[in-house]
Amino acid sequence: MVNKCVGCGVELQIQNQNELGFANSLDSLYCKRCYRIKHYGDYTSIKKHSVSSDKVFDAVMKIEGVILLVIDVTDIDSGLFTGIQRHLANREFIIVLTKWDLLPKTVSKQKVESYLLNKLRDMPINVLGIAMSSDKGKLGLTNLVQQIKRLKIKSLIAVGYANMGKSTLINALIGKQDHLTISPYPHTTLEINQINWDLGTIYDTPGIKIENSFFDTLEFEEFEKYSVQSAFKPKTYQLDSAQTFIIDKIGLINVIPKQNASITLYFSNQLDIHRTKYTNITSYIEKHPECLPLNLKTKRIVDKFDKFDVVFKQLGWFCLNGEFELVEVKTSLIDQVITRKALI
Ligand SMILES: Nc1nc2c(ncn2[C@@H]2O[C@H](COP(=O)(O)OP(=O)(O)OP(=O)(O)O)[C@@H](O)[C@H]2O)c(=O)[nH]1
Ligand SMILES: [Mg+2]
Repeated sequence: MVNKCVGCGVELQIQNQNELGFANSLDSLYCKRCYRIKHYGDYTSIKKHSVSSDKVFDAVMKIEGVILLVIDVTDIDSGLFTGIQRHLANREFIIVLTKWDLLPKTVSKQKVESYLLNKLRDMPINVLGIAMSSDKGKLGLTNLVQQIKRLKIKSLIAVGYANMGKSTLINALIGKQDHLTISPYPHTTLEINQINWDLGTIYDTPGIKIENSFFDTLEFEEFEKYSVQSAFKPKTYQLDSAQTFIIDKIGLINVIPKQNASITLYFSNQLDIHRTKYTNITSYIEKHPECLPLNLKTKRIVDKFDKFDVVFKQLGWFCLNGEFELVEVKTSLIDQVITRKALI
């Protein structure tokens, strides 16, 4: 029988310290990598490995059960991965929106859910229910458990993009906070990991890689600064003149208001978003040439709503309120910028 690490699912081995799965003994519960993450917060090993999404899909396709699709509510537009249609068509899904504690308390759950349902409308999947999880599963799970019981689901497979909170959610469901290894970095879980619990079997899976994401353009160490890890502290600016907001190394947004407009920033609190007059942007870039990536592309935003979000996927969004002469984004990954009716 193969011995596996209970934290990340990798096969244990005692031959090579530098390879995945190394443990002092084949009887160990956790591999060295998980041990170091759990006890020392040492994430350096995560940097070296990523997981093949095709391998995850192939494995998930072979497991019978309901797909528990886990989506970080702060990055809802990334949550529905492109492989769903190809690999998981016609499967039954329960969707869990995690990390509600990071959104302002005033956010309407119904509004967020209906936005998600709208996005799901054309997908060939059978959605049995939507649930939420807040504060790492400390809140919101009762409803999910009720749904699992009511539908008599015996096998659940947690699937989703990396870092959306799959392992954290399972730990909360099984009531063992430290069982599966979690970390603030993507690609913590390495292999499919089967867990038996009161209601049946639940599978943790390695997170699917987001292709061409803004994080691919940053250094590994910068991930914590750019990713949303604590509750948003939105900043609002009244706009009485043309302004530019620059996200360091990512891109910028130019906004020229017609009248009575405002912009609110929902990004990582650790991220300094620089504001300058639109007319000063050329000289600002000359002084700080490293603030923008190469290969900038421009997208002009033609808004259909009074209040709308310009979303930089995985990072956050600008919420614009009022009428504008011009709204324009410049970034190297223009496909990673989308607009939507204001979520908040
Ligand atoms: N604030 C907050 N953070 C959460 C919540 N759920 C998960 N997190 C954090 O999100 C990060 C990723 O959690 P994981 O459970 O490791 O995510 P994952 O989807 O299993 O990631 P991979 O294994 O890499 O695919 C960790 O820093 C968690 O603490 C939540 O409800 N609220
Ligand atoms: Mg995980």
